[in-house]
Amino acid sequence: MRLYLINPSNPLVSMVHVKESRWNRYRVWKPLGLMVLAGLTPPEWDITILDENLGVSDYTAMPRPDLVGITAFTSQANRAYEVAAYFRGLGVPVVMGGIHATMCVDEAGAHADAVVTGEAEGVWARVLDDARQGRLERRYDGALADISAVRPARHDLTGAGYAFGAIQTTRGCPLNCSFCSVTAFNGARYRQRPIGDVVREFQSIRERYVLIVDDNLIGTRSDHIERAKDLFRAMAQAGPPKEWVGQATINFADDEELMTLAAAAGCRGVFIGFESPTPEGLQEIGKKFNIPKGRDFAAAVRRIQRHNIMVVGSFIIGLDVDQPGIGMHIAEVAGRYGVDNLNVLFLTPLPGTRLWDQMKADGRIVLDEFPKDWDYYTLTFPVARYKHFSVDGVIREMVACNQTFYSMPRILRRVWGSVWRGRAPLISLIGNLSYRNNCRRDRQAYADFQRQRGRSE
Ligand code: B12
Ligand code: SF4
Repeated sequence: MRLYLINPSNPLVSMVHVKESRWNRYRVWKPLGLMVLAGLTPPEWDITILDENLGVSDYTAMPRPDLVGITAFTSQANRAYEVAAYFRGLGVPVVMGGIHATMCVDEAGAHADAVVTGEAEGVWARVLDDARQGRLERRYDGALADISAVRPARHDLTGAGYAFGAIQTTRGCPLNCSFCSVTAFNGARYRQRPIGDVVREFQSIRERYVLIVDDNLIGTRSDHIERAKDLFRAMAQAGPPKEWVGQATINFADDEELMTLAAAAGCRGVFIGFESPTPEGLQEIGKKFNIPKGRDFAAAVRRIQRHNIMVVGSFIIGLDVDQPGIGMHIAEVAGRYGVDNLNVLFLTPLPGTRLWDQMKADGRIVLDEFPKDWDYYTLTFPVARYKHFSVDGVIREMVACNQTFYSMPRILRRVWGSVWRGRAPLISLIGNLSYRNNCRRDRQAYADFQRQRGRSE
């Protein structure tokens, strides 16, 4: 039995030129959901993972599969439906799963033979059985998996072309920020995989660098943090550590032992969602965890960097509290915090989030011709009506933010700062130039976007 597991591309974000430029390998990330699904699949299935981000395969030249499984973020939904239509046209049953199919079950169901909602661990074996017997049901509800039953991902099934391997060590997030799908999808309970499983799986990853995809690697409570420390100890003891990057909340900086252990286990960078430079902004999006309460963010960032761990700070533009000038303000604040890289996104209502419900009720979702408009739900396009900005206005804020933070004098200052503090200046330079280059491409994308949608002012 032949199974194709497909990660569709989104033409607006896909990196399809990996073979042409080595640098692009650092911008394309493994489709871990499909690798986990493959790990749950019994051996009688011959599995091929097809990641369109590495290049779209010529499906017409490939052997006909018995079943196709397609994953999709919202931004990939259109292409997912195109691929589904192609295989269904051949009479091959298509199952869709992942975040978008879960949040938009009816829409996905109209393009697939079956939809799997939620985490697949509890239902995938049944789906495969039903497919083999030609009696697929329209919908399977996976719900939340028993975390100790999460099987290792099939790291052997993805080809070369990626610089980073990927692994997941926890699921769920208690913080439930209004713009984020994680709590709605993976639940509010923070679930940690058994440390032995994680360490064994880590060792089976062949790439030297790894992305730990956890939304919050360390968690928020003291028992979560103790488990993170145990994990880092076990990773360091298991042999020469790989180098990895992960995502965490700012409380990462509160515990010297935690950071020391993380660094010893191979941590080279953390992605931290600061989200808004103001307490009012944090209040608005429900990320009260970040409200300063006397916290000195700049000192926190410095403490992390002292462990030779880079900090990428993420912010959102377009909150109701944001006023004209927010772009420059974020660039200044991020500079003051001392983050190595800044990642700024537009406030975007993603289906299934509280923000979606609010904006939909208020009639503020502007790009709402679905599924066509899902292409723009990359967080890099303004898809909603923002309280204090027109479309052009909010784009100007974004451009001002990036141009300020990634101006050459500021980049050189950051790189010099790295030399001065004995940190890796070359990595800092490459990271900054790569983001600067992205910003240039984004500006081109905004120009196309504005042309296509007609100017709003
Ligand atoms: C790693 C990651 C990325 C990687 C992509 C890796 C990849 N190729 O998949 C990068 C950094 C590139 C990325 C980019 C983006 N991401 Co992202 N990302 C994640 C993250 C943190 C982890 C994903 C992951 O690997 N999970 C682990 C696996 C095991 O879980 P899973 O994919 O959910 O798979 C399980 C089930 O869903 C199910 N399943 C999945 N697929 C299928 C298919 C079938 C057939 C079946 C039966 C079951 C099934 O089975 C799996 C096992 O239970 C998630 C958050 C999260 N917790 O999921 C956000 C998340 C998926 N990203 C999100 C977003 C918005 C984006 C971006 C659009 C914007 C951005 N800048 O972040 C971009 C654009 C990507 C694009 N191509 O269009 C949102 C998606 C929301 C939505 N409705 O689409 C999430 C949920 C985060 C959030 N804050 O809400 N992302
Ligand atoms: S943004 Fe981060 S902290 Fe907030 S709910 Fe999502 S994963 Fe949790």
